[in-house]
Amino acid sequence: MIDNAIKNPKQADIVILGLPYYGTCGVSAPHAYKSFVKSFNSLSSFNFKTKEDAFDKYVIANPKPIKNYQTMESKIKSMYKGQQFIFIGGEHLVALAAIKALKPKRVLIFDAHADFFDKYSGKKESYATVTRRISELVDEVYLAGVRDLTEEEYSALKKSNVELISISEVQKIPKGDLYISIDLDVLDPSHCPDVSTPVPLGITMQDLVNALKTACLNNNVIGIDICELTCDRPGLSSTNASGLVMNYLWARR
Ligand SMILES: [Mn+2]
Repeated sequence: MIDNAIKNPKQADIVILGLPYYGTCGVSAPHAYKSFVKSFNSLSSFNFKTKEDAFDKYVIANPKPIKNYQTMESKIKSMYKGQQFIFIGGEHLVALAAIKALKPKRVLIFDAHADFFDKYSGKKESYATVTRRISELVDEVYLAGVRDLTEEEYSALKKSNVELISISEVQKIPKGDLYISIDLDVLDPSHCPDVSTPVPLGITMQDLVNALKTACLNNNVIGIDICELTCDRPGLSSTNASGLVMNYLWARR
């Protein structure tokens, strides 16, 4: 139960932190983070296959969610004492604030969209420009699961440090430190309907969990975000988002 965990994020090994900001994607104040916490608390942290408990070795805090995008980066920085973060969005733009704060050199993004516009609705920082802004900050970006992109985005991608890969190619990523960003719309809408821009013919939860496990096995994962959960109440989407986090905790030991 993350509700039972210690409340001081500076004392934790892993911090699950809500970043429920939806400023550029037009979704109005959903209770997605609360739904996530509720669904997460209903899952057992004990993995009977490995006989390990996700919460035994690592203390998980549940600090106050950060809703304000402008202060997100500085608040994450002030909290950071070498612990690992699992951020729960919020629209995908919150990944940019997290990456600005943690400064990873390599990023793996799971997303149905390229999010590679230079500007969207007049904004440089938006859920639809986030991968482009991330690519300007880091050395390498691996983008997996994309099935919706424009010609403009495709030409810009080809000139960038972003490599478009399939889910099965996650195993080919060169080993090293890695930050992982998951836009839940990479999943098929039948697995996660509550996202702001669903795209048909996505991957399954099993595909995503397998890819996540592979990434954890081959790399030193320094942080992860799970974005675009937009549900108002607990259900399929928050359950699968929680399942991803639990499987990630089991995979990273
Ligand atoms: Mn996205």
